[in-house]
Amino acid sequence: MTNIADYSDQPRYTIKHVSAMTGIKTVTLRAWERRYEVLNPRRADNRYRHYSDRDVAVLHWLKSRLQSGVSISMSVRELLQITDEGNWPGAVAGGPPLSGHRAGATPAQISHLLYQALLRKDEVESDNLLRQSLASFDLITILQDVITPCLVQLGEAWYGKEISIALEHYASAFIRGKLLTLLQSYPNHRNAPYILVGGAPNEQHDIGTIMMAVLLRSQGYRVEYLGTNLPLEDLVDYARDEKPGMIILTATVREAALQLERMQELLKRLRPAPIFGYGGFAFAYDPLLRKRVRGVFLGETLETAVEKITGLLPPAGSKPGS
Ligand code: B12
Repeated sequence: MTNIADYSDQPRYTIKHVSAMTGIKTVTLRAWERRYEVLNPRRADNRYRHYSDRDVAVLHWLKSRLQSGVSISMSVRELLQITDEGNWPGAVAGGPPLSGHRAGATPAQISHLLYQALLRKDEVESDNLLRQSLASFDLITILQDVITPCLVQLGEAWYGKEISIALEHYASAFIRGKLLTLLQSYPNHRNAPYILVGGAPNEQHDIGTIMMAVLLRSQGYRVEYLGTNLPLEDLVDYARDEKPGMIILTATVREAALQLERMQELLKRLRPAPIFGYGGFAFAYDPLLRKRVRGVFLGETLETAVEKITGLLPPAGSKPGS
């Protein structure tokens, strides 16, 4: 039988992930930590708690004791008796997966495995790798360090004629589909600050744009993803009725980025005008484009964008992180 001692004690998961993995509310996790000193998650530089696979296995064990009618204080006492003797209880079912050949893999390694699985058109393995990422890393790491490098690698293979256009399209469509499913998996709170996200006119790339939408929904915003190649006049008409607090448009290619020069002017038709934010590969590739487009340049990465957006339009009920 697997023992809790077999699990790694390396900090990996945020409190939100642990809550999703165990079904125990974050408020309960904090209360158990405070009252029973049962777990001692490490604090990262930003003061966020980070839990290990072993912590998650302990929580599954505690939860199974509670389900069999033992009180939390009694369960903790039982656990401490065992650990005081230098042992650990046996792990219960439903805990984190144990040391498969990918356990402990870095985002870069998972990204490469995903690339290989997609080239083999192995959808089960690709799906497993994405699931494993969701259980192991925070969302921003998955988007920036697992999925993006995989797509860039696909692009290079296509550019170098190592793979066909069809295979590259298949792989990017698979990832795009998974991201849209992830987007829909987050609640879209109607009372939260409202953001429209889409791609500039003449733009076909939309994966980075969907990532932006996913991240903002994960932060509690009400986000509508409007697709790409958006006609700006229509968009402004839509915004007149919908009254979003912010509109974010992205561009990967230069010709699309240049279309955004008109946006701030068009928004003058609205009272009050929503904040206009923009970003994407085109602006990172050619920083001079930022001088030509008025509005808020949201930075080169999704991470900087979220920071800027939360400063400009705080998410509903936002409190300092825990
Ligand atoms: C898949 C792909 C396509 C697919 C897109 C499918 C889709 N639904 O998105 C298709 C086949 C349609 C396509 C078409 C074209 N493509 Co293409 N494509 C790619 C590829 C392989 C991957 C793109 C991708 O999704 N990357 C992953 C995403 C997540 O990366 P990203 O968009 O850069 O986003 C990251 C950051 O930029 C940032 N970010 C993204 N959005 C935002 C938004 C904000 C607000 C912020 C702050 C940050 C941010 O965060 C993301 C995460 O790190 C790249 C190769 C590469 N090196 O990227 C080429 C690439 C982007 N394509 C390129 C080109 C040239 C084209 C075409 C012109 C080809 C052609 N001749 O037809 C057309 C474009 C037509 C058009 N007008 O748009 C070039 C672009 C170079 C440039 N800037 O000029 C690239 C770099 C390939 C290359 N090496 O030449 N492409």
